[in-house]
Amino acid sequence: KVAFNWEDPLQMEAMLTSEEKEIRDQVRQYCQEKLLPRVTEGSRTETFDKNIMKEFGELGVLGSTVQGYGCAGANYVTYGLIAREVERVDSGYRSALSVQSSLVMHPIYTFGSEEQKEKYLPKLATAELIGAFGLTEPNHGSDPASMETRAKRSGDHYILTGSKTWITNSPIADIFVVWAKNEEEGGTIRGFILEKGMQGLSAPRIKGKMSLRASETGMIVMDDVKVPVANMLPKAKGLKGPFTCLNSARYGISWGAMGAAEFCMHTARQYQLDRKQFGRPLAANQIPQLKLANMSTDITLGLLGSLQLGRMRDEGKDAPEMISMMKRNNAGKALEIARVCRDMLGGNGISDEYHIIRHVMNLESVNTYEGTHDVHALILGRAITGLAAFQ
Ligand code: TGC
Ligand code: FAD
Repeated sequence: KVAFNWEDPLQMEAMLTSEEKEIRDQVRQYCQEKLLPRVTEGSRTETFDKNIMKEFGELGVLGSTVQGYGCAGANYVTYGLIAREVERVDSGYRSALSVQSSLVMHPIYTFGSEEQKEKYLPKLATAELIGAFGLTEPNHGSDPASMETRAKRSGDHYILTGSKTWITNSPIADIFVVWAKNEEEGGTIRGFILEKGMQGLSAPRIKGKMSLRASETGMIVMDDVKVPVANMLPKAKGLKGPFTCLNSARYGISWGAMGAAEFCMHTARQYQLDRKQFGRPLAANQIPQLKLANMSTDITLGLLGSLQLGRMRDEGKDAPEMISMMKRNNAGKALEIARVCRDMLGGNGISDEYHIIRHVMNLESVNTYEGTHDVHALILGRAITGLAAFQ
């Protein structure tokens, strides 16, 4: 009889290459030894530790799929495994990693000029520069096509006016990849690289978040910011520019969310094995066993789905709807799992010392950003029926 490994029921480990496992193990060791001990206090005090970004840079995990420019040139499966290890500890630091890698380095690498790549990518890879990505606006979240931010040509500059909100990293960012409608081209959406210190540019912090508390979130306010023409991303035209970046980040989130779910499940399992009520371990009861069987199944299927998607992405065969399916499924399942695990720890479940409540709160954002759970259902619904529900 083949032995059942509850930590890896369908033996995903055997589907990874030795190089993928080696990088994953290094990142896991760093996250467990160096990140985990700092994260509870950061979450309590709403403090993001910029040194951690530098350490990510030293580990080679920033822009890990970029070839050259001081980056690791790893495959997308490895990128997913990295996101899983970071989010096993905290979604906020995975957010910072996702934004820097998929939403700032990826567009510069994919749509930027050679000068832009050489100027920014090596410094983003070491976290000498921190980046932010501005798509969402106060009046337009799920519907970025209606954005109000405008770029108006004036000689060798564009003048950018508008505001972005709910922007990860913005209060600490050195550069901002901002999407705006270019009046010169009849409102075509274009990407621009803005630098901290440009006149008229500010990035106020959003206070009072009960989710992703260790992550910096803010606005990007542009009051006639003069941006050199050379700072426009030359190869991104239309909404597919920002959506291409979202494909990469959403894919990473599908892995990351499963890392958070695994942490919650492993913690709840151990807790219920150790704690006795009515003279026997809680885990000996049918209700907890049903909960563990359900979450184990969801995590196993979620991880295998992300692995298959990663393999297809590495071959250039991934469709955006596949990414919607896995981002939606894994973020939604992780949130459900974390809530159930919180309950399985009873009163202790609400203490941040056990970490699960922090994951529950974080996963509320993960379920909303990068396309909400319902918007991804509509993207899938459009592909299944040929009818768009959101137009
Ligand atoms: P639609 O007509 O569907 O598309 C417009 C053009 O874009 C192309 N396209 C894509 N291209 C590449 N990848 C994708 N995933 C694409 N989806 C669409 C499409 O082919 C078309 O191209 P063309 O050449 O024909 O013009 O546009 P729509 O306005 O109808 O879209 C609707 C919808 C719902 C799909 C879309 O607006 C959407 O995805 N909304 C969600 C918005 C969102 O995800 N925002 C995320 C903001 S960033 C963020 O949350 C970062 S959190 C970071 C962290 O902390 O981790
Ligand atoms: P809305 O679009 O107003 O949606 C509100 C509700 O209505 C949701 O439940 C939604 O599913 C539902 N809904 C919307 N349209 C429809 C429809 N047609 N049919 C049915 N239901 C619908 N954005 C960035 O650009 N960069 C970032 O770095 C970034 N970081 C973020 C960090 C955090 C912590 C958070 C919370 C958000 C971040 N976002 C960022 C913004 C995020 O992408 C948006 O919050 C998200 O896209 C949803 O937009 P919204 O908040 O305006 O909600």
